[in-house]
Amino acid sequence: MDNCIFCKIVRGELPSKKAYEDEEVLAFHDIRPIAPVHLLLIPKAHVDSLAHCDGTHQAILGRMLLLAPRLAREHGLDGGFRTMINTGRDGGQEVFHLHLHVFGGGERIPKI
Ligand code: DGP
Repeated sequence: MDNCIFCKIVRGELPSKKAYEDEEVLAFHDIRPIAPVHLLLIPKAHVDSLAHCDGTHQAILGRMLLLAPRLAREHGLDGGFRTMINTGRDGGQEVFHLHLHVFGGGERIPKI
């Protein structure tokens, strides 16, 4: 996806503060953090959103979810963290490359 900013980050064409990388997943710090720790976990292979996932994405979705507590722990979020996936325009999604927000630290996040 030529114009996708997260694909550009994957390709190294845009800078990011990386937190984790393997052959299929990349994690980096959100440029507009809403908490002291705010990571974005993405599949390297482009998919627009959670609503565009199908059975072929089952493994990558599992990898991303399982990576979340590990990265949270590594970033000192011992008391817990929140995960969030905004999906579609009405779901508040701004960047149309699937991403899992993992954030926390500082004050306890208000309950929703
Ligand atoms: P969402 O609203 O769920 O689509 O979240 C998109 C997030 O991506 C938002 O919190 C800001 C972040 N973001 C947008 N552009 C960049 C960028 O170029 N670099 C980084 N690190 N984060 C970005």
